[in-house]
Amino acid sequence: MEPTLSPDLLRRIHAYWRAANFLSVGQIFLYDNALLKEPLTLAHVKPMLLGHWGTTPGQNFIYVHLNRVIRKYDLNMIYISGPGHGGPAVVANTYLEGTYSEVYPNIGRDEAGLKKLFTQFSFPGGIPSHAAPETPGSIHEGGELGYSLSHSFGAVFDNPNLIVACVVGDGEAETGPLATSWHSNKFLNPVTDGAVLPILHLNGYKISNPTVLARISREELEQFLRGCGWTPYFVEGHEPNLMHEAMAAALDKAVEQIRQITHEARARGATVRPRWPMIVLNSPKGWTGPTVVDGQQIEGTFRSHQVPLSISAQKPEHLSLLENWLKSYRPEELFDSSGRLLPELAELAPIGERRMGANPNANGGILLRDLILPDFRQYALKVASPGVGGPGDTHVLGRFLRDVVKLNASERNFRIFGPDETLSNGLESVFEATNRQWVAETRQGDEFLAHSGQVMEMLSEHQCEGWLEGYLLTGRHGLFNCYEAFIHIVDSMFNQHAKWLKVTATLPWRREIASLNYLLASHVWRQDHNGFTHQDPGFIDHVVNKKASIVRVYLPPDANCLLSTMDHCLRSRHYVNVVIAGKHPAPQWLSIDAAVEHCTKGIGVWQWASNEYDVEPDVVMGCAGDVPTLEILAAVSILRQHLPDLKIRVINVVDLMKLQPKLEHPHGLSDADFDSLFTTHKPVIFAFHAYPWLIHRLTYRRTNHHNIHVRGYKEEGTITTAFDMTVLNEMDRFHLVMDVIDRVPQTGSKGLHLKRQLQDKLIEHRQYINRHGQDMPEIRNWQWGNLTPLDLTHTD
Ligand SMILES: Cc1ncc(C[n+]2csc(CCOP(=O)(O)OP(=O)(O)O)c2C)c(N)n1
Repeated sequence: MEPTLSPDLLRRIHAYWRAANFLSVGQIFLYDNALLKEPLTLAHVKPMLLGHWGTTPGQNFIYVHLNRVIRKYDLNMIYISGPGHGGPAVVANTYLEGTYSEVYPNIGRDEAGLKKLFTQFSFPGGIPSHAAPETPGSIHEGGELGYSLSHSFGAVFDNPNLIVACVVGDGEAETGPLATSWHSNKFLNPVTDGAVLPILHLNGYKISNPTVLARISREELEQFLRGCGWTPYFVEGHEPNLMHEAMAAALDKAVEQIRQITHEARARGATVRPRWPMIVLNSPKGWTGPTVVDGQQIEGTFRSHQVPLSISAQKPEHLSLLENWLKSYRPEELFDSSGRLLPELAELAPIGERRMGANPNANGGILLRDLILPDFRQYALKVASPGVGGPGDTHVLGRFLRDVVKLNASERNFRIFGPDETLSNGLESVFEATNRQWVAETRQGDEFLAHSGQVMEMLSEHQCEGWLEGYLLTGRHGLFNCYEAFIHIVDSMFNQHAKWLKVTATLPWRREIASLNYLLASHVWRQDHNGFTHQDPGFIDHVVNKKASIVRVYLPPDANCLLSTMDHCLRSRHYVNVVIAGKHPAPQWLSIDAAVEHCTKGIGVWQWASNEYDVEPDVVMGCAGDVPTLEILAAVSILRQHLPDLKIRVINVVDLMKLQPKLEHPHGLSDADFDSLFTTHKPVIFAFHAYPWLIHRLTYRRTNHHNIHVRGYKEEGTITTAFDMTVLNEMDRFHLVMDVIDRVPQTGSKGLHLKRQLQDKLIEHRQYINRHGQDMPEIRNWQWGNLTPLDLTHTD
């Protein structure tokens, strides 16, 4: 059979690979003498040797072969480095193709540039050892393993001309997120989406262990991958020339198959789920590196994972091992005397934006276009007076999101992701405009499934998060809709994305991307039938650890505030926005105009609920979150009826970051503004959606902090009534009133009397729900403005 590579091309591909390997070893070790023009000495070697060699030669091998198919088939392709510690490989290759020096002109394509390229790697003030925001062509932070395939699929949804070549580490493949992401192929529509070419890098080892996939039989591995819906092509061995030919042949086959699948699907309109190709590259870890060091086998073992030589005065023999290793690539045949890659090799790289380091999809902000947003005011609930009933805040939002989908249908740049919670979280209206994208089998009776749709649902929070990140990073918009308790599953993914945003914000060549928006419904206070397992409002504690310039937390108290907040989030850039909202019928407080004003300020006195007017209040009642707001207002109504002389100020917080000092967060109130709201010396009773400590954390520097008493979720929960959840956590209206009485002595004997009556009320509540299985009528039917005094006689 005719070989895929001509002898000349094979020679040049091998030389290009050697060049990339040389640059990789140079980055890990060299401080100077980049072209080895002088004999290597200790002074030429970095004092601290950091980085990962093991994965790097395999990734260099993959990259040069991808360059060949990009040129041959004119592919629009980006590269995702799953075992991303192979940073030296991605940096070396983007340098060889020229993009590195275009992005960083300071690192030129000459000997001086090579020295800087080498020195900066894993060096103070330099670049990290893995594929990172600083790496041109990367949308994937390679530090925390597991997300490469999800990111890749996110990148190609609604991106029909893009192919992502995704290198999956065989160790990475053991992570939960990666294991689930093989199934992304059941969600990819070849008509409207691009394609992902997974390349499982089976180099056999992790840090100091073998990998599972390398220690099962070839048959089992093949069956596993086929069972996940892929057609694997194996490229196995270590002899470079044979491996180049095998890789080239496998890649041609894979690319042609991808083109055929998409071509046929688009010509005929796809009807069956395609079986996409993938590659398994079984090559030695640390390939071409030192074979044996200090009597131990290095190449092809876990011992090559990091830096295989420890160069020091104590180990002079390692220095010559390094010199021989570097010279084995014969740099004098690859670079001219000025340090420039020879033209016959340079021309193997694609040109312009076809270079993977320069592909605009890897700097998605360049491609980002604004969403077309309907006027959210059109979806507002009519709130003639505070306290009217609403159908559940997320249901109202769903109508707005439905029209966001509709208005952007032709652009196809907005998707909603979630672990099968779009309906459950109250966004059912969205399905009037679109479907859940699904290319696996469908059966009669299935709902809202179609080959093409803007809702992505798989029961894996990791997968949803990874898909959404990939979608955003390539210049589109989206929303993650999730139960509040289970969003913790992606705590760490959120971390990485927030870090990515922080670093990219400082890189002038990176453009801003759309914000990562979380809608957390089905929240802690309304888990009546799910109980304790579903009660955890702690995600925001985690979120606020991240850089203030990146994170925003919103707690809209009603539907109109939710509409205003979400409109703002969908317009914003380069943030992580967390929005917590209820889905159950709930009272509404603000007209849409008032909601816009309130959300614009982010915090404010609700004058209509307060009675302090132009005097200083005796007590401030603060609230953040829909249920806390309800309980605070119910408490205020008890206080105003039974202790009418008490001057009360009600403050609602939508934008949690308003509580932090201005120095800590760009949204933070100045101390003067905070003091004017919360006073400098009056008691503040604060009902909070989440764990109480967060309010203390945010306000501990404020003048009146020692007077702020917070009620929130205290990890008390079970299957019980909605109101009882607040009672169990002592955030209910009765406890809140008692808190006021305890802290405002001037309520006197009247206050103490009321307190005793409320204690009885709590007993009555407990007895009632235990007997009737629902809350007392006065709780269920309570309305703001219903100023008949609370019935304080025992009724049962
Ligand atoms: C989620 C996560 N857990 C652990 C690590 C620590 N770690 C770094 S590299 C590595 C081994 C990776 O093995 P593999 O994916 O096969 O990559 P390669 O062998 O190509 O280096 C581990 C466990 C990590 N980076 N991320």
